[in-house]
Amino acid sequence: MKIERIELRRIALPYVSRFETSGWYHDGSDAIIVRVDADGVTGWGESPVSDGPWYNEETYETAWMMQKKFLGPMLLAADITAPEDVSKIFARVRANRMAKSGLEFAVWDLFARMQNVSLAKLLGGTRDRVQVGVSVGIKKDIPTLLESIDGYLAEGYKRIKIKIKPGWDIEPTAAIRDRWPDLMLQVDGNSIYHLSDADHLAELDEFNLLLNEQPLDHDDIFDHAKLKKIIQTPLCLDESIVSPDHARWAIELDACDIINIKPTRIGGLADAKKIHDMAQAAGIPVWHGGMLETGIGRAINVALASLPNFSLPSDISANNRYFHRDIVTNPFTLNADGTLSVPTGIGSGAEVDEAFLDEVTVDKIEMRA
Ligand code: OSB
Ligand code: MG
Repeated sequence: MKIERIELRRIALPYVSRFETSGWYHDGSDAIIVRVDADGVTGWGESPVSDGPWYNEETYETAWMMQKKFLGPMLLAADITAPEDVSKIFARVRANRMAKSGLEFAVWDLFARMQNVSLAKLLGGTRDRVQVGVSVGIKKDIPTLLESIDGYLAEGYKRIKIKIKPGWDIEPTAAIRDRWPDLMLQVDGNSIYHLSDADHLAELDEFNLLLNEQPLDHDDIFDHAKLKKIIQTPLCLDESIVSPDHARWAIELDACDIINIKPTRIGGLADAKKIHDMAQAAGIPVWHGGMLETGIGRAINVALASLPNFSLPSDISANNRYFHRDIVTNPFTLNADGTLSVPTGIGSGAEVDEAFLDEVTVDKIEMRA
């Protein structure tokens, strides 16, 4: 099969509130929305890139350039027989995984729609609901943090993650535990700590956390293996696991107890699935991370999170946790049991609101075979 047309759009879509981590903040989505067309069928994908290279090396400008100059033309020139072909076609291009994944997701969605199956089914999903939580950014003070968590719990979320950094770690965690002794709680430092902070990180052990996510450097696996021997809290890797090989290295080095899977960080669903399967064979639980995606990326994440080894609650909250109005007409809503329902219609299930997408588009190009 040949892809006939690719459309790229950069959007500017405000978040309901600022999202702040140890190293940056976002006030809205700067994602690139990808549309591919073949044989009268359309597939949609998203590269959830932002304005700066803070989470990984990519930005909306680098991803746009990679897609326009290299990845788009490579995809249009290829004969594709299965969605797994896309990551092989892109293998020549180093890194730039978010740029790759937006296109790869769109091809998966296209294949699912062509075959009249849901994306979850095409990926091998086994669940009809996925357990989810909320990732809560750094706040100006502890009362504001507690109030924000209180609101999410009232909505029915059953697991909370907080962003931490030096000076905002032990105290907020202690305050949450004080108020909610049994809450499923975890922390994420986004690579702000160093191995020399190991004793400080071990102070979190008394709070019965589900996990401590990516405390050390974004490309580190070696020091995480050392840290894992010092702290009791299960150690989870996010930023460092960018490919199936990186996952294998982490498992062989015993550098983590748990892996956060974000297909967008890994360059696509095919490689994310490989990591899922490898972790399952090694007895390592995985859960699905998030990049504050729009409804398009969110539907893809939910489909992947329906695979069996996603055994901890995911960072895939309902659309209204992120946007007042999203670019889909069928946003996810939270079920009373703290889950999202996996779409059963064809493709990812995202129904794109094309008129609103037009309104929030700030740049657009099309490429043809
Ligand atoms: O590290 O998991 C992260 C958002 C942007 C970049 C990195 C991360 C996050 C989140 C938010 O924690 C997860 C979500 O709700 O999408
Ligand atoms: Mg993280």
